[in-house]
Amino acid sequence: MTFSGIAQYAGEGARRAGWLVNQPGLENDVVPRCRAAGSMGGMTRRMLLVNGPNLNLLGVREPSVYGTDTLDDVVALATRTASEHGFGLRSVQSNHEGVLIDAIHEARLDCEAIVINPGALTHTSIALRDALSGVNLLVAEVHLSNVHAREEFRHHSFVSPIAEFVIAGAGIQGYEFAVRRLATLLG
Ligand code: CA2
Repeated sequence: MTFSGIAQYAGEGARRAGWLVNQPGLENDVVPRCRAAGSMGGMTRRMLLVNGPNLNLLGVREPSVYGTDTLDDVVALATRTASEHGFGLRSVQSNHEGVLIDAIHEARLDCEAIVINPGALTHTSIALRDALSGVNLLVAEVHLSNVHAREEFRHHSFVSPIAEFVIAGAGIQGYEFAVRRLATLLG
């Protein structure tokens, strides 16, 4: 876990709440809007990876449902895939809805797309959906498990209608697919 360098654009509250953040190339004081900036004037193009409540337990609990890969494995896979396509990737995981919403708001300053596994907030949070639609970035919704083959309460997603696409049931490879597809769409 590293907090270095986020103070310049992330609130003190977010830092205290414990973002899991990695952010290559964020040493500039002024961060332009990504999509408006096109090529970013040679700066790193970037995606935000968001993982919601309890996903920090990945690989530690319930391996029969969610597999044995850890959140670190997810972040490494997504980072590697993004890099293959010329993108940097910043990652945040939190068990707190407000922290996720703040991170999504901040992404509009320096990211072109968001890959999100909202965890159980998928099925409950209009606030998270509003944050995602409010920043006007490409959104990919990812679920490790096939939510449609599980309990009925997991069948509805508040996020899916505003997502560019949804990947469910592909395990951690779903994150890789999502990053690749977003990179293709962004060109
Ligand atoms: O399949 C997914 O990726 C989910 O988003 C995971 C959420 C669940 O509420 C969604 O319906 C589907 C749960 C994340 C909790 O992750 C854990 C991982 C290991 C042990 C316990 C929880």
